[in-house]
Amino acid sequence: MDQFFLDVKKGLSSSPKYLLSKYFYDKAGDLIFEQIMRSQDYYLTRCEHEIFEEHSPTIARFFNAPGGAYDIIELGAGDASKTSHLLQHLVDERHDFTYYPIDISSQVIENLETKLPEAIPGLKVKGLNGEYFPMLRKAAELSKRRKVILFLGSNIGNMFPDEATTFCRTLHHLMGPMDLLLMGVDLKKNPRTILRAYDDEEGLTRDFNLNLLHRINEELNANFCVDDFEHYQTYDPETGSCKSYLISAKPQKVRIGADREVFSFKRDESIFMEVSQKYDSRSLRALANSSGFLYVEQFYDPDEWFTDVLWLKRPENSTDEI
Ligand code: AVI
Repeated sequence: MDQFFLDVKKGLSSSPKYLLSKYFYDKAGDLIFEQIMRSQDYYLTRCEHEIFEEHSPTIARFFNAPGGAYDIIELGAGDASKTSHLLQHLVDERHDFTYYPIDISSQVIENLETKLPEAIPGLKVKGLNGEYFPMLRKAAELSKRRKVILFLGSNIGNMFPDEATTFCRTLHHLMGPMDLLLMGVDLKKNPRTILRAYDDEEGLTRDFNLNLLHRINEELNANFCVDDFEHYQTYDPETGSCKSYLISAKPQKVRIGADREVFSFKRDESIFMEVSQKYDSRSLRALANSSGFLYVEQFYDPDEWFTDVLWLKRPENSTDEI
């Protein structure tokens, strides 16, 4: 049976209910996310852009330090807008590298393979369409060169801290000695600034969440009355956990799938939709240590709202801590 259907069924049968935010990204969801990234309230994309504008020369020196050719593998490349500035700089500096963007969408990969070399002449691109870890293994088979892994845009934030540790451990395991990881992480800051980014003036985050109900209606033959759900955002400054929910405005029943399976909602019942975890230097250090990475350097935007951390794969038998 379709994995999407199984995941929706599991999430809505659980108590409390949840849906998986990886399903936000259908065609309409991609468009809303692009609007979010351009919006005033959603500072994350702007901050990471500023980091690459300011620090690309230094980042490039770290990439090139061991010398020789290498490969850049980007997990969840999207339209590569986050990476273009850095890639252009590396090409200008005549680094010998191939760029391997990994994305779950074949459309995204096709676009990158045709459009990026036109935008950045001289750039070698080899797209990999699929899930992160199988594609990372494939990239390791395709080339034996040193690797730099990019995981940008605070995508790590869409995992709870224990899931992030497991993710980074797996990444560490799949990397070779002296491979680097450059990871974009959103930082704890004034709670109102964070809340505003996810509870924005324009209602973009609301639409992004509600779009998943539209998607379930269309793809899984369901009858969600989308207007009867309200978006509710929380941020806990102690734990750095920023969470999205949809709240049922009234008691209601929704039918899903060919068998018209019924899911009941009480008035004010919540569906947990997404976590966008925020870190500080302590929790980031703990993440590096617990997953086996050595801290190399850290880059900030001028407000220090966002960071890109550069970590090195620590050999499996080393016990050094940061
Ligand atoms: C993709 N990810 C890092 C975004 C975030 O900030 O958690 C997704 C997002 N959700 C609502 N707005 C943006």
